[in-house]
Amino acid sequence: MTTPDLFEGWTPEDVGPEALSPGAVLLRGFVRAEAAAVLAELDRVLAHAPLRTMQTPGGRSMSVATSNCGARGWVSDVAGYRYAPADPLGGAAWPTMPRLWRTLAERAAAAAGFGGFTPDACLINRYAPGARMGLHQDRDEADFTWPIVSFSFGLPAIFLFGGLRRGDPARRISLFHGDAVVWGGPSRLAFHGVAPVKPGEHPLTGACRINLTFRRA
Ligand code: MD3
Ligand code: FE
Repeated sequence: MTTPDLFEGWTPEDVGPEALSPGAVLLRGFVRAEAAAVLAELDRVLAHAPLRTMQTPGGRSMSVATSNCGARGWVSDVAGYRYAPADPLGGAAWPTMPRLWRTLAERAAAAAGFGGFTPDACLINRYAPGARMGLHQDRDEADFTWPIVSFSFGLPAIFLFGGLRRGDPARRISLFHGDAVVWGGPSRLAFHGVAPVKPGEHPLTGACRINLTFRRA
């Protein structure tokens, strides 16, 4: 039996764009209405490029299960982190990015002041209960003037939002089903992570959290 949790299943109010810090904009519920359609496309993408746990360059297994779609996909193995044009599992090109996903990501970026953002990579992360992501920077992209757009679905998570140095204190920000966040400007190279996801059930995803991050590789 898991402990009943009032947090689970709670839906926050949409209050319009909220600046978390310069360049970081939380769009609460921005993709909630389209969530079922977005997740239907996810099944199609994952049928071509299944979720897998990647290895860090240090040889450890990530707790998050990962895949990609778009012209390029982010991969990690003993050789390091990079964007690759093909899935190392099987060698085929990554599945194309669903038009709906790209359109929603472009709209979210524009709503946060980043008009003209056209993602060419979408990293898919699935968190089972207990999965987490340690503090890191996203710095494998060519041009940090483009933001990263993230969509959260399913179980809620506590997002850790630090500063530009690893040791800077991290704020804890709750992210819920249907939330979008745009990370650009001075926040683009901020350290960030995700606290271990708590057990629970969501009507659309079951016992997991899905995060999509849209990038210009
Ligand atoms: C802040 N994913 O895939 S999304 C990642 O929830 C990643 O799966 C987390 O960090 C997740 O790299 C967090 C939010 C996010 C993504 C990119 C950022 C926050 C960011 C880049 C800069 C600053
Ligand atoms: Fe990241």
